[in-house]
Amino acid sequence: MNIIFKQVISLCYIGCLFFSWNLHAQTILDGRVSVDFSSNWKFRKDEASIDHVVKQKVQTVDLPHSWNVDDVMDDTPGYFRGATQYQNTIYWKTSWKNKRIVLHVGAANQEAAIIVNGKEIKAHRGGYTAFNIDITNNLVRKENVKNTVVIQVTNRYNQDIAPLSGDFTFFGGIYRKVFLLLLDQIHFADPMYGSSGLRVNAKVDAQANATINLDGDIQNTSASRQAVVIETTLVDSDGVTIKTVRKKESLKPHAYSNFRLDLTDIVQPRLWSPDLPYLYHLITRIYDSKGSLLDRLDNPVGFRWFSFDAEKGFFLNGKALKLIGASRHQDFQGMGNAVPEELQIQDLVKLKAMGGNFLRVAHYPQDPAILKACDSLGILASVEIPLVNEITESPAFANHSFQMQKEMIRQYFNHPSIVIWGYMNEIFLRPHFPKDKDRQEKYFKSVVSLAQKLEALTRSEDSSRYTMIANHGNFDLYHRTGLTKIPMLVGWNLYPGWYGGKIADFGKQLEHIHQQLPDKPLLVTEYGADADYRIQASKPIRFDKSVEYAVMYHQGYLNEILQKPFVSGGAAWNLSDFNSETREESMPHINTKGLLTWDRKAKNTYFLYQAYLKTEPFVKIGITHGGKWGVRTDPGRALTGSGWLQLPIFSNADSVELLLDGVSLGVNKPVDKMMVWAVNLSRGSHRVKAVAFYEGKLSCVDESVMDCEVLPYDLKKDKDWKELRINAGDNREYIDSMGNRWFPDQPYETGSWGYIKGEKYRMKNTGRENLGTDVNIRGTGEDPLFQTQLQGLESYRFDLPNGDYEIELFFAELDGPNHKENLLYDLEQQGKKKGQQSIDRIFDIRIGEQILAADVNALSEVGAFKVLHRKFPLQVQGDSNLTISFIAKKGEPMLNAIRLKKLQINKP
Ligand code: GCB
Repeated sequence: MNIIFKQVISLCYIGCLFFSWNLHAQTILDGRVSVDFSSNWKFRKDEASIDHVVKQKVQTVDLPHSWNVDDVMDDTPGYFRGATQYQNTIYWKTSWKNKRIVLHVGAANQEAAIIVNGKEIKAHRGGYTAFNIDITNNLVRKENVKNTVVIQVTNRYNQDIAPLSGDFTFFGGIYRKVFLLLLDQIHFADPMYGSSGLRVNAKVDAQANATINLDGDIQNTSASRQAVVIETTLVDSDGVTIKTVRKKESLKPHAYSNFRLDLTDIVQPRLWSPDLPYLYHLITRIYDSKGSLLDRLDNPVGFRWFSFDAEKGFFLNGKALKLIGASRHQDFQGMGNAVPEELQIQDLVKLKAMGGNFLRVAHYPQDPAILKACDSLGILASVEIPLVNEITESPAFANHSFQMQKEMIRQYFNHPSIVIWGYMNEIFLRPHFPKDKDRQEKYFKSVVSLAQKLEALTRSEDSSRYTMIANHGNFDLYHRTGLTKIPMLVGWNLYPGWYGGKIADFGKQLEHIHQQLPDKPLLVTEYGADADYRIQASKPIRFDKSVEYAVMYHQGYLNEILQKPFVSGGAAWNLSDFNSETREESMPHINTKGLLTWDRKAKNTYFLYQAYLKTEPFVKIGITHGGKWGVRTDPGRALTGSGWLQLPIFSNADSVELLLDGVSLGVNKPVDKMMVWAVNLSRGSHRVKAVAFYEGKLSCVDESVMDCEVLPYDLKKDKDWKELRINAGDNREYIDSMGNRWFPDQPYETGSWGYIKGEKYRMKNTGRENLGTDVNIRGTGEDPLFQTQLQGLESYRFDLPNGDYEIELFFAELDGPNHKENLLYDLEQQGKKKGQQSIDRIFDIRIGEQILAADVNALSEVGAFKVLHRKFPLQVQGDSNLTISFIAKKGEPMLNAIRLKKLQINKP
C-alpha cells in the first residue's frame, strides 16, 4: 500500500493539532508529525486454534480491528486465540531524510512482534497499553522504495501475561490505531514505556498556590552533542499565556537526557472539578541553537487537590464529594474492542448525562480518548492493570505486571481526571491449589508479595495519586492474608442481593468492613445485577434478570452509598452490557449488568441513576423494549380488553402528576426517586405525560406514547385479541427479537386459558433462585423464552369461540450433558457440578382422540438445549374449547412456549 498522506492528523496521542500535509510537498513542518497508518492492512490468521478451522484467506482490514467479532457470539464454545499477522507497506520519501520514523501502536492484544523488511525488531507483551518502535534504521531509505511492515499478533493464553482469566473476552487484534510518528533527530521520547516522554505534575494547595513540575526525557538520535532550548508555556483555555519557562540543555549523542522544568507561583488558578472541569494547557517545545522548532507536545493541566478519608470519604478541592459512576468495559456490539474513538467518547457523555462524576476504567487501561474525555467532561477516574482473579507465581509474570503498571502510569500520567492507580481485581477469586491448603497459603503469600512490589512501584512512579486493590466479598480472606493493608484505598466488589443474600445485606457488609478496617478509605468498586432488557417481571425476584429487579437492587445500593459518609463512592457494574464469551445465562456471551445495553441504549436503571444524581429537575417515564407494553386483564375487565399496568416513573421532583390521554390520574410523591404507577390501559396506543413539581412549581415534563398489548383473559368475550403468546413455566414477560411479547403462563381457570397440572422447571444442583436453566439454547437468540419450561403438564386448555386457529408448540430439553462451567462469579455455586444427565422423555400430543404428534422426543430429534418447534392448523367447533393433551410415554411431558393465532372466527 502506498501511504497517501492526504490528511495528516497530528494527535501526538496527547496534543491535538490539526493540519493537512501532502505527500508530495517538499517541506515537512517542523516538530512532530503523526501520520495515521491504520488503513489497508493485509490480515490473516496463522495457525489453528481451539477447534476453529483457520489458515484463512488474506483480508484487507482497517484499524481498529478485531478478529473475534463473530466467533464470540456463536454457539461453539471458545473463540480464536492464536497467531495472526497484519502486513502493510511504507514507501520511503526523500523528504524524510532527516527524520526518525517511529511506529506507534495504540494497542495489540496481547503479544505483538514488529518485523520490518523481514527482521524482527521489537516484541511487546500486554494487550492494553501502547508501544513505540523506532524503525528508521530498518527501512530502505530510497525514494519510493517499498518497505514491508508486519505486525504479528497473538491472543493465545500465556501464563506469564495478565489477564489469565476474567469475566470478559480477550478480543484479539490491533484494536487501536497505528500511527507513524515523523520526528526530528531530537525529540521527546520515553525509552521503554510507550509514553510521550513528558510527565506533568500540576499541584495546587488550599491557599490556591499552584506549581507545575514538568519532568521529561529527550532523545538525541544524532551522532553529535546538541545544544537545545526546552521551553514550556502554560496557557489558559482561551490560549492566553500565563507563564513560560525555558532552559538550555546539552544533549549527549545517541542518548536520552532527562530534564526538569518548574513553573512556580501560578497565582489563583481556576480549579478543575466535575462541575467546572477547567483545563489549562502546557505546551512544551524543543528548539535547536538556531531557534528552529524540533518538537512540541501539548498536555492538559487541571489544578485540583484531593484526598480520601477513612471516616469522611472523598474530598476534592477541600469539599466532600461522593464519587458516583460506573465501571466501563471497552467493547461494543458488533465490534469487539475495535471501537472508533468517537463512539467510545459517547460512553463518557452518557455517564456525565447520568449525573456520574466517576469512572472506574476496568479491568485494564483503555483508549487514551476515554481519559481525555474524563478530563474535559469533569469525570474523576481510576485506571488499573488487568491482574484479575489469579496470578502465576513466576518472575516472568511479575515482570510483565511491573512493565504494564509502568506503561499505564507513564502513558496516562498527564490526565488530571485520574485520582487512582489500581493493580489487582478479586485476586483471590480463583485461588490456586484448592486441595493443598499449605501450598495454597504459599500462593497467597506470593500474591501479597507481588502486591507489595506493585504498590512500591506505583508510589515511586507517582506519589500524587492513591493506589487501590479491588477485592470481592470474602473480606476475611483478604484481611487475614494482609492484602487489605497494602494499598492506600481498598475497593470492594459487593453483590449481596444478586449472587446470594439480600439487597439489605449490602449496608451491613459495608459497616462490617469499615469496623474491621477503620483507617482504610473504602470505595465500592463494583455492584450490579443482570438486567436483560428483554425481560420484565411484575414481581421481581433475585436472579430473574429482569430490569425491574435491577432497578430495586440499584435503588437499595445507591441509598447506602449516598448515606454512609465513610463510603468514598461507588461504581456500578457496569456502564453498559459487555461481552464475556464464556458466560451463558439469559443472553449467552453477554454480561447484562449494564445500565446501558451493549449498543448503549439506556435501560430503566440508567434513568434511576439520573433521578438520583442529576441536580437539575428530572422526570422520565420508564421504557420497555421495543416500546410495547404488556397489560394483563382480569376476569372483570375481559369485555373492555383493558387491564392494569405498573408504570415506572423516575424523578427527583417533590411530586409528579401523571396524565393519560390528556386526563390527570392524580399526583404522587416519588419514593427513593421513583414511583410505580398502576395505570389502567386498554389495547392500543396511549399518550402519557409526567409533570414534575418542585416546591409546588411545574419544572419539567416527560411524554411518551405507549403501545399496549392486552393479554386476553376471556378469549370469547374479548373480541380483539389476535395472538396469544405464552412463556411457559415462567413468571416473567419476554419480548422477542420481532418485538413480540410473551406473557407468563397461568393455571387454567374456567372461561379462560392455561395449563392443567405441571410445574415450573428448576435447575438441579443449585441453591440459587432460578428460573429455568442458565445454559445457552443453541440455534436461537431467544434464550429466555426456551430456558424456562413447564414440566409434567397434563394439558393446555383454551376456551375459545369456534373458528380456525394455528397453534405453535416449542420444546427444549433443559437437562443433558453440557460444556458449561459454573460461573466463577456466582460464588454460591462453586463446587457444585454442572452437566446433568439427560432426561429420557417421550410423549404424544393429542386433541381429544386425535393425535397431533406421536412420540415427541426433543432429545433424539434435535438434541439437548435446542428448540423443537411444531405448528398445527386447527378448527375449533362444538364445545368451544381447545384442550391439547400431553400423554406421557416415558418420563414427563414438557412445554417451553406456546403461541395461539386466531385465523378466522365462525359466525354464530
Ligand atoms: C466481578 C468481577 C467482574 C464481573 C462481575 C460480574 O466481581 O470483578 O469482572 O464481570 O463480578 O458480573 O459477576
